Amino acid sequence: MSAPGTIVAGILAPHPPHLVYASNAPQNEPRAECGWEVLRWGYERLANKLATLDYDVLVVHTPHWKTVVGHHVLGVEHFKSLSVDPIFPNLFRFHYDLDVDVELSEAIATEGESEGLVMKVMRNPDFRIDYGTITSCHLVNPAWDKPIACISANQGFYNFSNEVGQEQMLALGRATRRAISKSGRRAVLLASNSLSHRHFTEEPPTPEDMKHEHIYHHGQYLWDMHILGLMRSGKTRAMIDEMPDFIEQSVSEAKEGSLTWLMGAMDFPTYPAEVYAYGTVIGTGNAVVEWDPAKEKGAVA
Ligand code: 2X7
Ligand code: FE2
Repeated sequence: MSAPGTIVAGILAPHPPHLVYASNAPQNEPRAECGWEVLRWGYERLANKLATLDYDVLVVHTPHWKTVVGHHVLGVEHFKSLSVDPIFPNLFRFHYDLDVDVELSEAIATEGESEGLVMKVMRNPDFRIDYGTITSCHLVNPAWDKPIACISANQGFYNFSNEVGQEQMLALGRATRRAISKSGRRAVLLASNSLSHRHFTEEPPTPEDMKHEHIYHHGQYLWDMHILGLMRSGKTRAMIDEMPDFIEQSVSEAKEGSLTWLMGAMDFPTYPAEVYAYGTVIGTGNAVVEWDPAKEKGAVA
C-alpha cells in the first residue's frame, strides 16, 4: 500500500488578472509596462519556494467558476484554449495548456458526497477554464509543470447565508483532505480569493499607472489587517468565526468560500502563517499567504 498523501502547503493565492498582465506572461496577449510590484514580487518569492518542494498536484478552489447546484470538479485530463476575463478582456487573454489530476478530482467528489454535499465531476472537454484558476496557478507555478485539480464555487453563501456557506466549505475542506490522504498525493492547496473586495468602477487610461492604485476604503483596510493579524498569530478558528462579519463589512471575496475551504482542509492551523505580500488591485485587498505544515511539526522555526 502506498504512503498516505499530505498537504505540503496551503496558500491564499488571490487572482487579480492585473498581476498576470503586469508580469507580461508569454501566454497572455496584452503587454504591460509594469505595475503591482509588491504583490508580483511576493508571488515570485513564494513560487521560488514552492519550486524547491516535492509535490504532485495543485488543488485550487476558484471564485470564478460559479456553480449553482453543488460543487463541481474538473474531470477531463487535458484542457487547451483561450481564457478571457469578461470584465478585463483588455488585460487577460491567456492561452492555457494544462493537465488535470482526474483521479484526485474524482476522489474529492466521492469524499464530498460522503460529507452529504452535492458533487459533480465536470466531463465537458470544451469547458473554458476561468481566469481565477489560471491566474492563481500561473503565479505560484509559472512553469505549469504540475497537474491541477480544480473545485468550483457553489453559491451557498448567497442562496442561504454566510453561516450555511461556511459549514459547506468546511465539509468540502475535510473531504479534500481525506481524498488527498487516500490518494497518496503530495498536494499544494490554493484558495484563490481576494480579502476585501470593494473596488473602483472606472479604469484609468493606463491600467498600470500606479498613481491610481490604493485601498478603496479605510474600513476595509482595517478589516484586512485584522484578518492578516489572526493568520499571522495562528488564530484561524477565530478568523473563521469572524468571517461572516468580515464578508459583509468589507464585501469580501471570501464569500465564494475558498479561504474557508482551505482552513477546513488544513484542519485550522495554529502555527503562524507567512504573509509574502499585501497590496491593492483596483482598490481590493489582496494577500499572498502561506501555511507551511512543517511548522506544526516543529521542523521549521
Ligand atoms: O476577480 C478579480 C478580483 N478578485 C480582484 C481584483 C481585480 C479583478 O478581478
Ligand atoms: Fe475575483
